[in-house]
Amino acid sequence: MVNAGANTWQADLALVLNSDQDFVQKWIADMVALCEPQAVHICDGSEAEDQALLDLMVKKGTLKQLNPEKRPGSYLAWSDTKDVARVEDRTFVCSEEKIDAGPNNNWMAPAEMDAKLHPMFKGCMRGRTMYVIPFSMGPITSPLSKVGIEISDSPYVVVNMKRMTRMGKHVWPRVTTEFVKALHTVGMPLAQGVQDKAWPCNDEKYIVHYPSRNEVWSFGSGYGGNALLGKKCFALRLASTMGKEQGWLAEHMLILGVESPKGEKMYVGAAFPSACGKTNFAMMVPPTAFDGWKVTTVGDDIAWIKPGADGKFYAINPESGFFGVAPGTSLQTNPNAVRTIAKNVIFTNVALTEDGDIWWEGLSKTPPEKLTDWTGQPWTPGCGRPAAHPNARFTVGIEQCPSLDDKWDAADGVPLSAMIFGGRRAGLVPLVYEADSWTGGVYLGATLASETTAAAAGATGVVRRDPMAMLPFCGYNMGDYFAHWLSFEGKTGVKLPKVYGVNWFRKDEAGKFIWPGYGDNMRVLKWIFERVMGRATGVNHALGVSPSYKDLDWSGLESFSEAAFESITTIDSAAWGQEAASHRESLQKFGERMPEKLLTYNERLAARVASPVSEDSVTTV
Ligand code: SAT
Ligand code: MN
Repeated sequence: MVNAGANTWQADLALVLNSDQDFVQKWIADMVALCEPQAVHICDGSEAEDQALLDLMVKKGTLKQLNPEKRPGSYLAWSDTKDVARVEDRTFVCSEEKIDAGPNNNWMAPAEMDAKLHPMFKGCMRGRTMYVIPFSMGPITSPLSKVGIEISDSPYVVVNMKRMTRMGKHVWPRVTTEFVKALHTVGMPLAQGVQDKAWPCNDEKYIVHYPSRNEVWSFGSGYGGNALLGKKCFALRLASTMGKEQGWLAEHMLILGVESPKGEKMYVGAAFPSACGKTNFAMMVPPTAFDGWKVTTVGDDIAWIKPGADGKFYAINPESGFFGVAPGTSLQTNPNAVRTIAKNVIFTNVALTEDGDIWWEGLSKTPPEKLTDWTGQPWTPGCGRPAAHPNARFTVGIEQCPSLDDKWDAADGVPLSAMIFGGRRAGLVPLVYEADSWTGGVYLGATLASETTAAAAGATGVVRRDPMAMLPFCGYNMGDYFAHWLSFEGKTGVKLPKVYGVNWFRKDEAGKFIWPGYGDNMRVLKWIFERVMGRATGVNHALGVSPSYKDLDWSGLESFSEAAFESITTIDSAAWGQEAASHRESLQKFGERMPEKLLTYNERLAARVASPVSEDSVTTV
């Protein structure tokens, strides 16, 4: 191997590693021998390194620098048109036993997968630079945090990891033998003299997890969760497995803080499937009529949660940036996000304006007259194609967020008082309801369903069960996962958060959303806050407790009629009878590991919806 970089990377590493960290050198050396890069770059996480990589990608055509007057420090990437979302059908969990991966994961025996991947990775980085990226998931000094090293041949991955994780040389001292080994390649070695593509990637893709070895091997994609391995691969799939063994939870949840005008503060975790508005909810601006209420942001996608010494559920955001869905983001839907992305952003697959700024569907009511779309083609309004890909994203550091919570980086995390599960459901599921118990809450999460979005490759708008919004992200058998959740009930000293179901997405017969959503979700959040405080009333029904019309604060939205409210909160017993049967069917799909307790709860629910009796009239605090 002719390799100037390879002669020095050992020296670079020797400067930052301790004598008892030889295992790091060894792993990197093994990966160098396997992938045969032309050079090796040990990332230090500095601004200078970041800028050099951005400049390099501008030169290569991977990035366009945006107009520095409109969008300082910001860049635009257009991916290969076939590399635009997570590839769930190419994603594997290679536990030793198939049953441990469960029916919710694609599985292959580790040895068989090794035999498949090794020839693919052999020489996969020829002609390219291998970047070695040390990163921490979680506040660097937190006992809840974990470190990893991603090896990637994509400079786009490096600059994204810099924004999404605590990345850089300060991580080295924290690397122990437990570190997560995350190997990524775009899978397109570059022969000498051949012109590189702006977005190299292989048509064949593999996203592979080895939970027992703390390893991820990702081949063929440069996009999002396929390539930024700290995110879904580590912080959810591997971490969920670690959590099961170590008594904590890795969840697909945003974390927000709510503060009342009296200065009372609480934290809430909320799980929604990808592209269902977690970022909007996490940065919500309460309606102006809610004077003195404040919502603050700890995270928008992932929460690691562990009962603390006082029994409360403490959560950290393992990430330090947002990889947010761009389309639909505007001053109306998410003003804090718009302010967050004013500068220092990497945009992917959005449209380019004539004056060197960005645009996407929904950013403004009237689209610009002329754009270049995400595929690089000229675009005009009404041309029949979207200007931005529906899964177009912005990557930006969390510290630019105006609603950032002052404890977002706290080593101990923040205590969760409530957990919310929500999905996109055009019908059936009420605006909000409170589960009657922890088991009821686990059941609510376990039977969550949502219409599919563009965040994953495949058809959109199809209702699929997505338990706890974790179906694509739970790194082990979903039945065991439910059992793990249930195991927290009755543990001495544990103070369980209250659990809520929400649905912002009910539609009328004309297909229009009934609930205004966005900032108006504060009305629901306030009710939840007051329920936790023991101050809000509600009505008992077959699913739990919901507010009646008078239980919500309508200040500033008096035009939302009681009839409209009824239309998104009434429980249709017949339809819920069918829904309960469909819950049962979906729970049974998780097979022999499915906890009996949830099936029993299902029977009870079916009976309750069949005979709602007089419960409806009871108001409880
Ligand atoms: O591509 S990601 O997995 O990072 C985004 C998502 O699906 O939420
Ligand atoms: Mn997500």
